[in-house]
Amino acid sequence: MNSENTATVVKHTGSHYMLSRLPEWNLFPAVLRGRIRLKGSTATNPVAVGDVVVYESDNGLPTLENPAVIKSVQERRNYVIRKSANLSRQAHIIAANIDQAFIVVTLDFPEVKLPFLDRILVTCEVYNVHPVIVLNKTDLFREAYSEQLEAFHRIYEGAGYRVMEVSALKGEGVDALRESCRDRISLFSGVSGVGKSSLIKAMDPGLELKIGEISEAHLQGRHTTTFYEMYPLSSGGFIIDTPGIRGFGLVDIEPEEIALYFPEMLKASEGCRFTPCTHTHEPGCAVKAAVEEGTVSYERYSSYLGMLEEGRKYR
Ligand SMILES: Nc1nc2c(ncn2[C@@H]2O[C@H](COP(=O)(O)OP(=O)(O)OP(=O)(O)O)[C@@H](O)[C@H]2O)c(=O)[nH]1
Ligand SMILES: [Mg+2]
Ligand SMILES: [Zn+2]
Repeated sequence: MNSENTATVVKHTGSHYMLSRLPEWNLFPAVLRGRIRLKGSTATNPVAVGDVVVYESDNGLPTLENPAVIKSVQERRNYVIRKSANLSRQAHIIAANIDQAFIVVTLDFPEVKLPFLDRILVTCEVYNVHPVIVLNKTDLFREAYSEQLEAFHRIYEGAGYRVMEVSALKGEGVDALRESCRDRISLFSGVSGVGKSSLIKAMDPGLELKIGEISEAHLQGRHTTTFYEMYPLSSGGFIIDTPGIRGFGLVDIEPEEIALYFPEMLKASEGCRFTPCTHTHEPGCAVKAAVEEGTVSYERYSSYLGMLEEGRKYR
């Protein structure tokens, strides 16, 4: 006899999915049969970690030999999506139905590129995901880069984002991170080698995660984490670890909309003489005035101009 139920996707390996009926943590395998298409989606992966799916199974817990069959995906509350390159048509859903996204960066190696961080932040704003910026490896840059550190806080706290300083190695800031993750579903995203898996392990040493052995490996672009996978924290909450991302292309955002997703620019733009205003050449632009005054950072404004130009070029 078959029965239908819902469960959350907690892992996607190339060939199958692992599901669990959250908040229960009891994993079982599932496969996709036939075609599942989501309305209006151009994503290469119709099912992502965090998705709630309807599945069918024989009675008893499904096994690899007799996996559950995913029938449909329930409507997503939110998700994070990216294109691997601007020219690429294919978009990939990183995770769905998350309470917050921790974007892990560092001032040491691999050094954060602000336009890259800003693309992720814009995507979070567009797709309704709450982002938190995590500056990892403070043990390596606290003293050495005090000026850059101060500038980083000024730019991102000035834009309204929370910036948490942590060190997976020394355990600094890890309690605060664990507290923020309690009873929530949190995505950890960022480039390879910033320490996403290390931070998750630091929050819960009982978890089995692969961590990059030597930092030199990352100079060759080695990716230690290769699957999208959710883990239960013993302190409460679920974390989604992801492989490092190289490029982060915007998906489904019109050039003229981009400024709406820079919260500090959106606020400043109330004073622009013209609506719509691209905040580039228009007279009486309050955003440009705010950049001159320093209430909108020059760095964020340049990221905006870069995205605007790319958006026009690749459309
Ligand atoms: N000094 C220092 N090194 C760290 C810290 N956190 C992580 N590392 C090192 O950074 C390297 C990469 O760590 P991972 O946790 O594997 O990085 P990741 O972001 O999960 O990388 P991918 O899985 O490839 O995306 C390892 O050699 C870690 O030991 C930290 O706080 N301080
Ligand atoms: Mg990893
Ligand atoms: Zn303007």
